[in-house]
Amino acid sequence: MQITQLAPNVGVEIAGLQLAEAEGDELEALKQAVYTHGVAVLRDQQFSPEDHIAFARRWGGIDINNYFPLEDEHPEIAVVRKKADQQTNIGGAWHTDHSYDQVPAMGSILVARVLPPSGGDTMFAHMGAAYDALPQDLRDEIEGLEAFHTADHVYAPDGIYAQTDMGKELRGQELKTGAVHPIVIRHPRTGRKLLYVNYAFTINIVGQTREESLPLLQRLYDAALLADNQCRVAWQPGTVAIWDNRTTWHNALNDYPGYAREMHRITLSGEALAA
Ligand SMILES: O=C(O)CCC(=O)C(=O)O
Ligand SMILES: [Fe+2]
Repeated sequence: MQITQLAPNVGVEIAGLQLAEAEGDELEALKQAVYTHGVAVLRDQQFSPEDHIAFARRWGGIDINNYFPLEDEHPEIAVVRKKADQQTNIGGAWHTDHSYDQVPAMGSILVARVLPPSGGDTMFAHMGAAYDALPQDLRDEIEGLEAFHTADHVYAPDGIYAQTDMGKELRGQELKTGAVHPIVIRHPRTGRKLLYVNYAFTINIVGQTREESLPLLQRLYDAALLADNQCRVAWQPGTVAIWDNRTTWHNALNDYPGYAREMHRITLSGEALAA
C-alpha cells in the first residue's frame, strides 16, 4: 500500500489496497493514516453495501445516524442524498459529525454511489494543524475551557433543515442531544492536541452565554480555516473516503444544481474525549 499526501497538513490518498479485503496489519496501517492525516481517499474500490458493512465491523463498532435516511436493505448505511430537483444538500457547511453526542463517533466511511458530472467535492480541514497554528495568546485563552454541543437547532421540527427542501427527508426531529467537551482534546490514539469546536454544533463555552461565547468561537473558526490546513476530495465512481471526526472538519460543496448525488455513509463508533 502506497500513501501519498493530498496537502501539506491534511489528507492522504492510499493506493494498492482494496478495502473489501483489508485486515490485520494493513487495516492497522490504514487506521493510523486516518488518525494522523484526518482523511484517507481510496480509488477504484470494488465495495458493495455488504463489503461496506463488513469492513466497518472489522474496523470497530457502527453508530447508526439518527437523522439521515437509512438504506432500505442495510440499516447500518445512512444515505447522504441530494435529488436532482433539491436545492439543499447534507453537510454543506463546515462541521464535524456527531460532536453533539457524549461519546462522539470516531469517523465515517463514505462511498460514492451517484455523482454529478462535475462538482460535489468535499473539503476537509485538519484540527491538529489548526491548533498548532493558533497564536499563543489564543491557546492560553482556551486552555481548560469546555464547550456545549447540540444538534437540536439543526434537526428540530423548526430547525435549520426543516426550513429547507431537505427537511422532509430527515428522521429524528424529536430527539434531544447535548454534550460538553473540552475545546482542546487529545486524540485518543495519537495524543495530538486538536481543536474540538465547530460552526454547526458548538453553541457556547461552558459558563458563558452564546452571545458571550461567539467572539472567541469565531476567532477559533477563522483561525482553523487556514488554506494550508485544508484539502479537497474530488469523487469518482469507486472512490471511498474514510475520515476521523476528531482530527478533521468537513464541508460538502453544493455546486451541482440540477444533478443528483448519492453517497453511502457508515459511521464508526468512537470513544470518550478528554483534554
Ligand atoms: O456528502 C459529503 O461529501 C459529506 C456529507 C457529510 O457531511 C457527511 O456524510 O457527514
Ligand atoms: Fe458530515
